[in-house]
Amino acid sequence: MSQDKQPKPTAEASIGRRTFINTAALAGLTVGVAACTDKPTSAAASAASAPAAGGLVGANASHLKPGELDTYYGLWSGGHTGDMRVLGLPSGREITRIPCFVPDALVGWGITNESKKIMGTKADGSLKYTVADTHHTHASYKDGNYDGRYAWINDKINSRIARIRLDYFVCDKITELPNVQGFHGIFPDKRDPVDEKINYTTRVFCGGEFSIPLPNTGSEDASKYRSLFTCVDAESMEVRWQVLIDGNCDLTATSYDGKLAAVNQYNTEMGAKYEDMMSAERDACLFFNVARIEAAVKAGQFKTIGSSKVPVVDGTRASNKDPKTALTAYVSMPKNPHGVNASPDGKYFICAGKLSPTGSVIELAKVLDWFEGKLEKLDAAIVAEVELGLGPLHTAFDGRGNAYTTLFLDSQVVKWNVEAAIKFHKGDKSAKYVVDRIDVHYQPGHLNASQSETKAADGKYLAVGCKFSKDRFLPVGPLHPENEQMIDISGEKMVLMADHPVRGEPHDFIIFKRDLLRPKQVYALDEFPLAVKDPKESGVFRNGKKVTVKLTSQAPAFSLREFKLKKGDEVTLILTNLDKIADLAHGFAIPNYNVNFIVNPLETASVSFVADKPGVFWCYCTHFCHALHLEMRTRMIVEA
Ligand code: CUK
Ligand code: CUA
Ligand code: CA
Repeated sequence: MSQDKQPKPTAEASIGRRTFINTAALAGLTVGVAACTDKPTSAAASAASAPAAGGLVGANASHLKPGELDTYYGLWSGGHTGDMRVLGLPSGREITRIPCFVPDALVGWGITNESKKIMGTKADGSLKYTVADTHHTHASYKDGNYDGRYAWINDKINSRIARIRLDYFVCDKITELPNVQGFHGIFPDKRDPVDEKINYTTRVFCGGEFSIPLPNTGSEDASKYRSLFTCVDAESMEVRWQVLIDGNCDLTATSYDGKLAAVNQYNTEMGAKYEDMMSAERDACLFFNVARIEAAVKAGQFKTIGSSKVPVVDGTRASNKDPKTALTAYVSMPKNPHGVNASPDGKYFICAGKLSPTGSVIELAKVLDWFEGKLEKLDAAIVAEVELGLGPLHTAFDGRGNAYTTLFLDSQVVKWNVEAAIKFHKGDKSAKYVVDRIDVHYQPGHLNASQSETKAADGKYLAVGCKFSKDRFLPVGPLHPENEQMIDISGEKMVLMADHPVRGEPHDFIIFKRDLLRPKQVYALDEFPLAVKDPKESGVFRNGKKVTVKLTSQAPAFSLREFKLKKGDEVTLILTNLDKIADLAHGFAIPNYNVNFIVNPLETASVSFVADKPGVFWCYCTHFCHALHLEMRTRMIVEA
């Protein structure tokens, strides 16, 4: 059966199947996952090979000719590999990975002193953490579109935020958030809420998902557990302030005027036990009034927690009842919502229901009205709450008024029209807000469309991160890849273009036009204070037991043919690659010393080690650079 001929259940028609998932939902979720294993694969296969003309157009778009470049960049979170992945779209080809939180053996991330300093080390110089769980990645804005300066990514396990410089595609700073566990949602502001001149990102907001005793004493008294919402300075990467809240923070969104940030909350119950988190029929989307919070910090209306010096303002419900002074606003949402996304017209935040089959539309102007005392009931800011399907999680936009929401349990993406949904909610039951549905394979989490959360949303391509791939790829043992599906959304109907296996588990991503970035392929020597700028500066420089080895690389040779050390020397080896042609990188490995790293054109990197093993060690170039690459080496002699 062709995809186009598949029955497209409208929300209205299918209410029987899509009844509200209530407190017993857990069972429902599990059953949903198990049930989809039984899904006939023939349906999946026919959807993928849709013979409709539209299908062929879509399929062609993802199959670039050899040598043809993609037209979009995609920045993907790397999940447990703790890196950021860079894809080209529409092909979906993975082009590179940018290591952040976790060591990377290709480039020597976690091996070189420079990367170790960024990653954070203990007093003995060893890495503080070697695991991470990245979920969300977002980039810096100017005038409502990406400006190509930075991207940020979170590590949920150790509550760290990493910044990626988008000129060199490298991580340059990592900050650990104080007093936060389970740092999840992340989103940069899109401009300053007060200063007219600042029309670009200066803050990054970070939501703390897990509640803990503050300070974390190990108390079992769950009534004292709290979460924090954190603001990090986009430039210095220092933590500016935090907000103490009721409930938890899940995902994060920001408004185009810079005035509002919000998090969806699935645990307003503040349950410390699993079942408790699902007991309430409604949760919230929690709004932060950025200008007011910063005024409160300036006025000294804060406390600090434990040894952290970060100002913490009070955003709890009890302290924010008066709209005219409130720092926060808790907008009621159906049970355990997941995901909050800002529409590209700047008007709405959309929360997906997760345990409720609904999408909720919150009008930002009304939230601002409430803060000014002009809207009596905050709930009136909810302008639509419409049925979408089972297990709605995340929403993307096409810039033509349509939203695309993943349905985890239904294994579908539903395309719906936001203004029609608002009309339907107002009482016009003839308003058909569901435009299209497409089966995805299987259980989608995040999705994102090209330029989706920018003012330049262009509605061309949609990527869907399917959490289960099941039968879509050659079997490779028990651990399946995830399935990143590429969908053409340029027409009325969505068309599946391609499946791509991805290593678990990328969660979130952004897709934007390639001309928004101008990556540099050769470093500037001055980026590195330790640079060895001339081969003549090479040599072994001794100061007692402390030894510095300086060398340079120029294909196909290192500047030193050999260098001598004494057993027990504390060595720092500095290598500058003086080749300045794009794509001419060298590697540097020291056998038995656990050293290997790459130096890109005009890059400098250093490693420190104790020369504790006497002998001859051939330090060789590990990165293919020249016809004489295999010969490219230097001899490290450690005298007993
Ligand atoms: S969460 Cu992963 S599927 Cu961390 Cu963005 Cu929704
Ligand atoms: Cu230098 Cu291979
Ligand atoms: Ca709940």
